[in-house]
Amino acid sequence: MYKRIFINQCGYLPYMEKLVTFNSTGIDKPVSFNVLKSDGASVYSGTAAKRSDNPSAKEINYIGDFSEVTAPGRYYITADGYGESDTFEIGADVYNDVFQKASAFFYLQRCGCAIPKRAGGIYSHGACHTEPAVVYGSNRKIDVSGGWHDAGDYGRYIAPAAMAVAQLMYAYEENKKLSSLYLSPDSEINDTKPSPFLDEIKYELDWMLKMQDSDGKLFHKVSCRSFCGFIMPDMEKEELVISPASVTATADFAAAAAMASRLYREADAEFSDTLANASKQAYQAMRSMTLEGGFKNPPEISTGEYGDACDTDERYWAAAELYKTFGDEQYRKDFEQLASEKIYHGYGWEDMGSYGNRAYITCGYPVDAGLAERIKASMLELADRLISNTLSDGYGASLTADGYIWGSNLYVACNGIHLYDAYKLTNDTKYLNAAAQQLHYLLGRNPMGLCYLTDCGTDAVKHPHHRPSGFNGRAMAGMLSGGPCSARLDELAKQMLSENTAPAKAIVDMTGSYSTNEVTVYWNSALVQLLAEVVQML
Ligand code: G3I
Ligand code: 9MR
Ligand code: ZN
Repeated sequence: MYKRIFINQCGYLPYMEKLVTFNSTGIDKPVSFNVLKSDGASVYSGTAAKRSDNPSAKEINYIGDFSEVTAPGRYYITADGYGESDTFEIGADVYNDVFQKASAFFYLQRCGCAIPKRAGGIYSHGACHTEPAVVYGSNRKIDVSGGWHDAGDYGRYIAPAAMAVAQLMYAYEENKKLSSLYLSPDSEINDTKPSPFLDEIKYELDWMLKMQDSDGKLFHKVSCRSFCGFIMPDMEKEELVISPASVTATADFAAAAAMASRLYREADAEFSDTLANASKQAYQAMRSMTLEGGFKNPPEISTGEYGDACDTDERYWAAAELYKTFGDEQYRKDFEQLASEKIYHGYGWEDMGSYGNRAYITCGYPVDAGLAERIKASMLELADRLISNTLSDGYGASLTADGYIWGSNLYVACNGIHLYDAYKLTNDTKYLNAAAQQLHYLLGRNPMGLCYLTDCGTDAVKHPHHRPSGFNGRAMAGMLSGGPCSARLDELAKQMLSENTAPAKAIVDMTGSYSTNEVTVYWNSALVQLLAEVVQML
């Protein structure tokens, strides 16, 4: 029997708001439900009376509230005619394992080094992609080894990398308690100072530094000319090609390196200086760069493009972040000029505005108080829109029916982060609750009833588009699936989804469906940041 009761399979902290969704299509009346201990003892009865006509899922939903259940333990929910929910736990540390698994993914995506058996298990491999890479259109070869494989493929791309490190740095800064629990899969790394979590971020930053050309610009990406088959990374032996520099890569790097320079200042002054110099150089290079229409793959290269026609939001983030770190007037002027034209938002690989907003409103150097207020007001306006989506959606998702695009789960996570921002600005728990609902959606309270994080919860996605997982026939743990994408952009999505499939159900849990079920480092980082931020407040 298919599921009709939906909860966060990874569970709840004791004092979190706890909502359960019923798929009441064809029934359409309030639902009496029971919360039971795993041994069958009933601990709570309630009625789900809040109705939602849900266009994203093409369902009628009823929503129940069992927040009163706070005692640690394992539970499930039943209702007449609805069967049983997945089991879930309530407890103070229910997300520790989620955080650990989702964070360990970065280590397992490491490129340019061997992943030893003791750390990688069946995903262990020899050092991969270590040959010098040729700069596109030249005979020049340089060493750009290192960093994380982007996703289910083995490309390494600067814009999403900058976003991933920024999010992990926020996770670290905002929740030292949780990030200090993190243990690398490689026990040898656990001795690194100040922490294995920071060491993992440094692994990516070290690679990003190598992607900076002597003129300060950042190469957009490095990959083979096309995607390889489902092989392990050390089996991909095609020539590596470095694609030309782009404004987005250069600006994103400048910003992420400035942020990192602050974060590593205390623990590693030398690394912090290196980052500071590289960041400033990139920024100066960026100021005189233009790239009409954004980066486009050269004709021979067909790997991930990460094209982005608008680079203003990347310049905006860079200016704010460099100002926050270095305090030079020029950065301030640049940011204030851009912000006077438009206040940008976005925590994605393409829309970076919110990173800029965060930097500016938390900056220790003098800022324009009026502008800071306008930015905050605009952040709240965005959060209010997201709250209204969350309240009307049967599953508490912040997306509307047209929002289920490639990587929809990223946008759910980022919306959660926007909501958290609003909570920090106002202290109003309605924002925090709505942010937490985005987490619950990703971990099981969604129309598919799937935990979108592999090997977590009771019923997680099993066949993500990820080469090491596909090669081994078993999904690596702790990877966030891209989630429903209603446009049917790969063969399996076309074949397996019917015309009537609802947007929020347009996912195919099969290895080949890259548009609905791939994984990436920057989808994981968004989940890690959301988790770290939301959990520390509750
Ligand atoms: O921006 C438009 C929006 O205005 C419109 O409403 C919406 C409707 O479809 O589309 C939006 O554009 C989407 C774009 O991402 C921006 O986010 C496209 O539809 C969508 O196809 C595109 O997907 C990207 C995909 O590559 C294809 O380019 C994903 O965001 C991006 O995460 C993904 O990245 C790939 C790498 O190329 C290779 N490595 C794996 C990685 C994940 O699949
Ligand atoms: O595996 C690739 C994945 O990482 C990308 O996101 C996706 C879209 O660019 O492409 C995948 O590669 C497919 C290619 O585009 C078409 N042939 C099949 C490949 C997957 O097996
Ligand atoms: Zn590699």
